[in-house]
Amino acid sequence: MDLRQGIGPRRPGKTADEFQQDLLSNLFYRRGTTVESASARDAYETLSLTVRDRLAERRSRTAAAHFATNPRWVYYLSAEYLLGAQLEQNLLYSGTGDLAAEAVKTLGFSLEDLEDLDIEPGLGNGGLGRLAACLVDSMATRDIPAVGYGIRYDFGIFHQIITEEGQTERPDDWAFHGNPWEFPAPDDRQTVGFYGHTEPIPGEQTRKRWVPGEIVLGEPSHMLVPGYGTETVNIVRLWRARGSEASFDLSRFSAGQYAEAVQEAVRAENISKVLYPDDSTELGRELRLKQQYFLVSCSLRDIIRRFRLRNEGWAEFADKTVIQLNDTHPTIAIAELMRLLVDEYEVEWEEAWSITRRTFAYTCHTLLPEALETWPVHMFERLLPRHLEIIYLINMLFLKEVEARFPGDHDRVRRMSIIGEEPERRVRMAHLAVVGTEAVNGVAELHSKLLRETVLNDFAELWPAKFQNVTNGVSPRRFVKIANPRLSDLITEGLGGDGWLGDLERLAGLEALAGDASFLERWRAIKRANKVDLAAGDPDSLTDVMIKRFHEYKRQQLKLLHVIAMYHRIRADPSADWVPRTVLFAGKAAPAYHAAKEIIRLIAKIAARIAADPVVSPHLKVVFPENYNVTLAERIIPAADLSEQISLAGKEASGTGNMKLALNGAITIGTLDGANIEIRARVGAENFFLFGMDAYQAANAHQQGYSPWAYYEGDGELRAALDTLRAGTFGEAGQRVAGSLLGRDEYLTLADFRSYVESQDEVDQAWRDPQRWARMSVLNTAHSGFFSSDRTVSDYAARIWRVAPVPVPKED
Ligand code: GLS
Repeated sequence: MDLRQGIGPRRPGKTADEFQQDLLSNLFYRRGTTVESASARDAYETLSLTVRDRLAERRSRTAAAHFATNPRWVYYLSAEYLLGAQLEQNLLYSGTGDLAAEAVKTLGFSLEDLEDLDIEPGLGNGGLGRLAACLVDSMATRDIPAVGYGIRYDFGIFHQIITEEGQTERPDDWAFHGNPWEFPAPDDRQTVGFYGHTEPIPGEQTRKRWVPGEIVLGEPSHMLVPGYGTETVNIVRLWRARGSEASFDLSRFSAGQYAEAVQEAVRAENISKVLYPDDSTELGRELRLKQQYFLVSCSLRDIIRRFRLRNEGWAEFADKTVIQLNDTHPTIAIAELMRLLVDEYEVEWEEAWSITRRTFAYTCHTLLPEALETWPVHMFERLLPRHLEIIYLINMLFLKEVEARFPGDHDRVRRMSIIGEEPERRVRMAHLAVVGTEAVNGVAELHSKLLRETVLNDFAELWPAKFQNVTNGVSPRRFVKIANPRLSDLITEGLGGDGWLGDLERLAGLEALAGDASFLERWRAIKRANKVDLAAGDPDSLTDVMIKRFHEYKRQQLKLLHVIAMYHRIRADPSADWVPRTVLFAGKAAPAYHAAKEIIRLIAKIAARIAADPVVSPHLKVVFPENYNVTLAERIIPAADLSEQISLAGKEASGTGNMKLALNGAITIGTLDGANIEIRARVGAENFFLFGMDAYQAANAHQQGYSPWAYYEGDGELRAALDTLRAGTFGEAGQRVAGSLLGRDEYLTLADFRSYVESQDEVDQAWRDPQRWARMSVLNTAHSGFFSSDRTVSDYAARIWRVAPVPVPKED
């Protein structure tokens, strides 16, 4: 069957004239307006549709190629996607940037005007959600047949406002004006059950009937995910919850009970109402578990529907399907697939278990124990009674296996159980994720090693071969080409072509130019121009950036102690030759994470105080642009000189901002944590400012009687900084932060202070030699090619997914 029948002569054209005609046609017939009355929004929507049409044509060829091949598919299950703004990326990937820039002029607008209207869907919190977006980009770029599944939250990550009082949150109604990039697919709607009870089926041992107490509809829509330099266009399919027809109570409505009449529908729709704004910690709310099951149930049924379109029986399911679990959030999928196979499709337990285990793979993104999800058994029992029964059975069979391997080792059995007993009975999702999958990976070398040695040590002893590392990566298209067009042009010129955008290791060719004075001069001029664009501070100052979520383990407070130390030094000797710095913080704190919000408040106070100080302000400025998101990151990263990656070693699983910054020629000051280690190994120790203890020293410190007071007593500069905070110079926020640091100092901030400040002094030294700095900067870019998400995807494809690319033929 030719799936493209009917597209025929109406295919979008390639010439400027055709693009122009299509734009006008979309303006008239799809937007329903005219050139004379078109608003900027009309122009934006129309342009987006015109670009989308070109991708949709490629999508139809992709679907045809996939249909003809019946390949092994990758399904990426993720509760979060931080896709970023779509217009520029889709112009780049469809090669229509120049056509579009010309065509929109006839509507009276510039492309830049319209890009400002392109709101990013903030369907994620931070690194984990952005990683999902980079991976789907790279899967398409590497021609891997894939679908990303997620939730279409009505409200994404909150909009952050910064005042002198710190952070306040506003709802993010991202699709208020509609989303031109999205295709609704109501025919693929799914039905999801919650609550209720289970019933035995006469004559059946393992099969049960689940009678849910609540039914919710999942309505999908999808966004197109084009590959770069290839014809493939994959999709991200997002589910939105709706009440069923029965959820509207007409008789109550007629009786004037309007709120009661819709309460069931409202309850249903609440499931996809809002993204949970916590990162790395869990609030443990029932609604969140409901979201997770909603995502999983809709997606698995969709995956099965797609499988059954092309195949018969279950024998091939695990050969044709790999489902990657992005952290534990979608882990309930393991129990759900078992339930679907055993209860609904009547597959025998053993066969179902073999299929399930071969189908799933799990990526862990944390080392923080509090971030490993667990759910109270009583909540599970109420919400998902059948799944709990299935988990009990999985657990019983699994623990038998453990007992057989380690006879008499009861403590091990207790540690490994999927059900934790203390202090209350809870389902340990990470354990379920390890037991029910074929492969488990961490996201950087150190992280994967520490997972094996600590958090998942018992499992790694049982199944050593299951554990792998796949170091994260980032999309060079979004984070270099789109974010930093000046640098991209220079790189392309330097390397004699733009092949590096699809093969990032080619950046190594820049090494040959790192000794070329005129190249270095141009490199510096670009950094300066990017700083002028960002307009955060003096473009000739050292732009020192710390951009990431606020979390105590990331240690924004360490950076602040350094800022206060600089402040004291300058005040003590105002006429010395200080290296001028602009210290830029950006990032959000979870609304309920008070300690993190206190740090934001403190930054605001310090920034205001320094700005008002005529002695210090010529040398030091602290800025906090609000509402950090992908769009803002794309402006800050190209302007950064120094990249702060200062988490306590052993806490940051990988980091990906560190990669984006290094790629854009920022030099890292960092600990031996996450992917910093791999960055340093590649860019060279001499082009990286290292400080602080390593993960093993950090892990032992508290046991060995760590005392923050000893550091306070022993270091005059540190003491002065803390005393300033304690004295209330920077308000109550400062006092509280100091209190926490001198209390337990969980993340060993004081212990690493001296080493950090010494390293910062080296930063100043290096900055005083502009040639040297520029050379270090070029070498950072040159040796960051490994950190392309294309490489990450190739690693997953080869070692975990075992999928082959399916190239899509070009248009004939
Ligand atoms: C995270 C980690 O904290 C980051 O270190 C990591 O880079 C990212 C992607 O693997 O995943 N885990 C998490 O819960 N949020 C993250 O950003």
